[in-house]
Amino acid sequence: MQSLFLFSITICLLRVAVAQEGFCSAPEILITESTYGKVTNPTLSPSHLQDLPGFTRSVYKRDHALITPESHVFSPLPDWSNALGAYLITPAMGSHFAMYLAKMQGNSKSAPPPNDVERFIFVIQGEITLTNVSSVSQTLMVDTYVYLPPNFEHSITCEASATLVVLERRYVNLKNYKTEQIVGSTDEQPLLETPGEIFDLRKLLPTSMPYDFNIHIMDFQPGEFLNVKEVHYNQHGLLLLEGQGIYRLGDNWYPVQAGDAIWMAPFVPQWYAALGKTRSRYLLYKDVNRNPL
Ligand code: UGY
Ligand code: MN
Repeated sequence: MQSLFLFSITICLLRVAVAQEGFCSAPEILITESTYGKVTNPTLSPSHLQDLPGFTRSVYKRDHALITPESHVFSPLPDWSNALGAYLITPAMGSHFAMYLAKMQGNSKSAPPPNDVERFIFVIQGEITLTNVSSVSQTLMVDTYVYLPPNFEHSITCEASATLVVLERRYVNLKNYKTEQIVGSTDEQPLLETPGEIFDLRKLLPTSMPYDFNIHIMDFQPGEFLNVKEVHYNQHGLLLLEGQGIYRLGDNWYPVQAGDAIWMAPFVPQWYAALGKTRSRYLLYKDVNRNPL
């Protein structure tokens, strides 16, 4: 009996040591549970909910979808090497664009998008190298991005590991306008006027006619919310990069947090309020500059 007790203590201390050495990806919780411990220490706190068997906050409806991290399914990205992708929004939902997470591993390389498809890449974690047809290379770090016009030869490589959010759509030609490759970083973009609204807004692409979509970075302090209860013809793909709050989509009110992705069809009523103690920041795809007819 006594040796069993000593054995458990040793295991316990070993686990503390290992956790402190940083071998564990998540911190070890060394609370020993009493027989009915789940009653007095319920597992229904938000951080435990996503571990409940069969539970997900993900929702898929006709005019919107919320795709949360516990639902992500990664598989090899077609023609990329050493890269996995999780498609979060695709035309199968009704959108005219695709939004996916790409996880690049060591020595990974991208494949080009289909013909006439433009591509936007934003780095969420790690570092990538962008190389164009003239073999000019640039390093892209977290918070930097690139817009690649349709049929623009390029490759993305990664030596260690990186996570990207990628948006792609078939380019809508207009009066022979042409778009150009754009590389930028979020912080370099000026804060824009948002009459009647309180959030901070940056646009990552030019607002000129050649560009048929833009990517907005929107920041809300806790307690701030959209003033306009928006209903509009444009579509959205949203990735919540930081913070938490409530997203209203149609008649549904969803608690959301960093890592969540949202698809908004044209005309779905939409509204956001930031909660918690830290800033909310989201990245938002929006189609612009084209006649909806
Ligand atoms: O520009 C927009 O449509 C943006 N304010 N929408 C949103 O945040 N849901
Ligand atoms: Mn909107």
